[in-house]
Amino acid sequence: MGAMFLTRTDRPCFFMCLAVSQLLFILLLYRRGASSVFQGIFGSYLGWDYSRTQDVYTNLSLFIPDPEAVRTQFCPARSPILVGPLTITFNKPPSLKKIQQKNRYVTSGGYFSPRHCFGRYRTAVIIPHRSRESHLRSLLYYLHPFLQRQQLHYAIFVVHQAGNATFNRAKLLNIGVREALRYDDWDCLILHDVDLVPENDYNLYICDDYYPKHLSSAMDKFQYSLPYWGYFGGVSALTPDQFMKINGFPNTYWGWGGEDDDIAMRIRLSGMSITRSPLSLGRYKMIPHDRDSGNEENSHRYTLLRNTKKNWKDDGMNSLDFHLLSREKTPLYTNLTVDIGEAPEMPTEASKWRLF
Ligand code: UD2
Ligand code: MN
Repeated sequence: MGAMFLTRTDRPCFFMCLAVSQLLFILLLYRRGASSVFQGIFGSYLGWDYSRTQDVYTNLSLFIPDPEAVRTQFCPARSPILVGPLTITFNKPPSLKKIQQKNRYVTSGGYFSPRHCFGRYRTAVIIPHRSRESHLRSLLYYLHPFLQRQQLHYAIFVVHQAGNATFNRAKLLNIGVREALRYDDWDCLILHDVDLVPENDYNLYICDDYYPKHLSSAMDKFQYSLPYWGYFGGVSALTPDQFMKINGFPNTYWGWGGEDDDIAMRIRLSGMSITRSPLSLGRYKMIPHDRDSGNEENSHRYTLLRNTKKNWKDDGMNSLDFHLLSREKTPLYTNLTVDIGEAPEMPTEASKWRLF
């Protein structure tokens, strides 16, 4: 390294070039402001100003073309009307009727396709749900225009767990995937908590070609950083192939916690790794809430996680069983109501010790 440096500095033009380029750089900083120069160099992700936000419905009408127009081309790879940081408030969840009025081109079942060009990407958003109607309304209010801005061909599926048995987020997501794939040939499956709202529309709801992607890398509840390395909770994006490669999600995590770590482990065990939206972009606000009744902390999660390596190929999409009670196209989403059974009796840590 040292020798190379010397030979380079020997050249008479070296210092001259260095000085000129430094001068140019300083001039550029002076003329355009430091942050915009850094944005130009490092991509548009650095320097988002989240104190200056815009309404997610701003200029959506630019998408409304002449009713006679015929689509002939694919939408551009990067939508021209992304705005960046979005204004999000949870004071008063809007009514379904108001959301419908603001999203005139969403069709039955929560479908949308750009009207003046062919959507380049087909995205299914899948939401596990029970007794969170007001959260669902807030999410739909923000998500529909967010996805339209990105010019996606998309649909929203809500998988509703019937009954009062313990909640099972990962199993509901498996069901959502199986059912969603009956409706369309999706490029990307977005697995989405009902209470998380994306703060920046440049965080595209499309999949990475190679690896499962964690979209909610920076949530307000974790002070906009990852709570720990390998964290995979919240919102993620997998292609159907990636999803099948990990045998989907586990069906055996009843109650709160652990299933997200199991999924992260499946990804590694099947030879992939996790990609993430950069922290400055993967920002989400979580609607504040208490723990739901029927979703108590899963005390078996550490035991289950110790066995993921042994079990993941047998517990997942290939062992999924459930009863679909109804399949219903509402104006803003497709609702799947399912009976997923209930948690099997598992020996508690204490009763296991009693055996000995
Ligand atoms: C965290 C993760 C979540 C999941 C969970 C552990 C975040 C933001 N999310 O969520 O992805 O790993 O921990 O299981 O850190 N739900 C209902 N009704 C219920 C219970 C749950 O609809 O009665 C759904 C809903 O979509 C909710 C999700 O399940 O967003 C996760 O449950 P949570 O929000 O109670 O748990 P939280 O925020 O700790
Ligand atoms: Mn939550």
